[in-house]
Amino acid sequence: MNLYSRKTLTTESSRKGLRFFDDQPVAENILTEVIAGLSQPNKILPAKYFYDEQGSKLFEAITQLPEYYPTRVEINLLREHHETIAKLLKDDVWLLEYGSGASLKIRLLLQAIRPNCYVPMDISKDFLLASAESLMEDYPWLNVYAACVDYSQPISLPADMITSAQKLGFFPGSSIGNFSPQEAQIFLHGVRKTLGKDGTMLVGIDLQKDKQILEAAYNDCQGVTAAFNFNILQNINRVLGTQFNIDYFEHKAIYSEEKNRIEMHLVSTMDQIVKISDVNAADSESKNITFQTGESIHTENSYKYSKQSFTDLVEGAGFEVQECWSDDKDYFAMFFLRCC
Ligand code: AVJ
Repeated sequence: MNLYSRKTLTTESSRKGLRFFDDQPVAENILTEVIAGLSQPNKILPAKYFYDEQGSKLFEAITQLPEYYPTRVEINLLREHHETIAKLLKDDVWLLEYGSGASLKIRLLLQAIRPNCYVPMDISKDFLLASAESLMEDYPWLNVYAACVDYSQPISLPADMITSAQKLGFFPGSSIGNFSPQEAQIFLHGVRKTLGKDGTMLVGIDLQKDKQILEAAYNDCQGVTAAFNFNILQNINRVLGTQFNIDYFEHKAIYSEEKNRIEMHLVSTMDQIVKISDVNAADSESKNITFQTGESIHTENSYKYSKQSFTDLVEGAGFEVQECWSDDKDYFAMFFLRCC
């Protein structure tokens, strides 16, 4: 089901040359989705709600943590292989980034690829626009077409974004790990349609490894990951006016070797009731969510793959693996895929 109203409007940003497409999820749909997730026997919240402005900043802080290796390893791989990546592409390229955040990693590709247009896509509107503007200052030759979208839902990009240029999808950071393998296949099928004929895709994958290393990356000593996890409740408080008290929850992150995934949870430290309602919505949209001590909200999955299991997955979605680069410890891999 598509929870998001399709507003295919295009507006001009304050900065000249920045085109902007706004399809940000609206509060009523967020309310419906939050109530649905918290009404399940095992409570869940979609991981996309981490990323308001505060959450996007906290995520940037995570990427700097000593325990959080994925960003560092991926940046090294991009530094090492960007020339090769550029050679795999045609001259006229549109570069589409899924979940662009601060648009930092893209800087490692821009000079080599020199795309005709860069399309950063992100759910966090203010962060998206600020990042796009700062990018345009540093790369004055670059056309940017920012899109505020929830890429976990089918995206219908505006007509003026459909060009005959070759497209490179960029999905770094192992963000694809937030989907289950089945959801990832559905997502990749959709991406393949967007990328069209000659479409290519560069995806970052966190590889399966020792449980201690994985769990340390999500339980950092400084508590930044915990703050990031709590922020999902604070974001929901800000958007929906709910009163989740983060003092009554605990951060928990564990690796399931059976499911090949890190699970993040917020565990209730007491019996409590949180009322969720929307002043603008019908009464039926109001609900008391009860928590027992020890009961958790499952806030994120982060699936880890082997090179083989990820290859099998993309092949099932109509891509072929052209290149796979990884570091010497095999902590993280970058896959270059081609639509077939
Ligand atoms: C958004 C999937 C890249 O799972 O590593 C970092 C988010 N969550 N620490 C990840 C995250 C907690 C991250 N990705």
